Amino acid sequence: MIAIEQRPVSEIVGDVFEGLTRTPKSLPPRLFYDAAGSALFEEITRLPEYYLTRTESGLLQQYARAIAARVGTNVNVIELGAGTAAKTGTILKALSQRQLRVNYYPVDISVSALQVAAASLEANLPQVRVHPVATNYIADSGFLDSVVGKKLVLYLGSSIGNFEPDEALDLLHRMRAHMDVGDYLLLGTDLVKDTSVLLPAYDDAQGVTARFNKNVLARINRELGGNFDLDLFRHVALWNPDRSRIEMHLESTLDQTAKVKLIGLEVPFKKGERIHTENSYKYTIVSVRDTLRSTGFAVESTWTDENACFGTHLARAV
Ligand code: AVI
Repeated sequence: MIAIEQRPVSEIVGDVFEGLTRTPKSLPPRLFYDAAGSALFEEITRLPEYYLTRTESGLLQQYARAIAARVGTNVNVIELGAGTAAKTGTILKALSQRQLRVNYYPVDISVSALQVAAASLEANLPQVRVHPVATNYIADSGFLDSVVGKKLVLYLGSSIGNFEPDEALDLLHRMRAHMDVGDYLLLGTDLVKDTSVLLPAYDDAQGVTARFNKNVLARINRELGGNFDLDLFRHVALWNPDRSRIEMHLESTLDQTAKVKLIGLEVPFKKGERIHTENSYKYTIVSVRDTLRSTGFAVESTWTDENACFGTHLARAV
């Protein structure tokens, strides 16, 4: 395994300085995912309101054999942002019933998550050979070239939804550039639906998502000597219908000034002023098809649950 260090502090400094000195204030969602934030995200995936993870898992379980039949044999599986690969076993199992050995390349920036993935898959699926790749797949898709033969790239969990539309197109273009005609992409997208379902998924009753959102301030306190008082900020989740996205913000509940000691920054807030922390874009089946078509893929099948909450799309590189 190629080990990559934790995010250097300097990058956090840049994100924090830029984000908190611009108007309106914003912080990139990548700042959520330190150890505490990743644990909170795991908790979110088990919440009753957060339908995404369990719906996608159900779809993968239900359609794994159909997916395996579609992609054919001698396939190498690459999973971007694999984490602990909790949802992937079902696909790998279906593939291993059709080919002698399955090479699986989980790609993630977290070495510890990759170790968990490798240990559990190797114990449960002996036909699967795990080749962990510890890297930032967003910055560099070049590792795809080291996988020889036919590829099935998995990009699950609606991760694509956290990119701005132009960034999502760019990422898909770059992936496609390292794939051959006939390779496959399995993409998981959350779908547009009623706000009575969407909003609670991002503002749950137990307040886990609020803690996840506020962890970005806690992280600035921990790593950069900040003095943000988390109780003086309110978690806000709203649906922006014009942009087809859920937005998360942190709203100051009063006029206040926070300090970030390590970078000598004073950050004034008016009461009601917000820091924009995340967008989570929701697609339609048509918008996914258009997005994939414009980046060199043709959707062969889309599977959704009975409430059309989530989409699993199998697309062929053309
Ligand atoms: C990781 N990503 C797909 C999650 C989402 O639903 O956009 C992140 C998240 N933010 C709040 N809850 C979950």
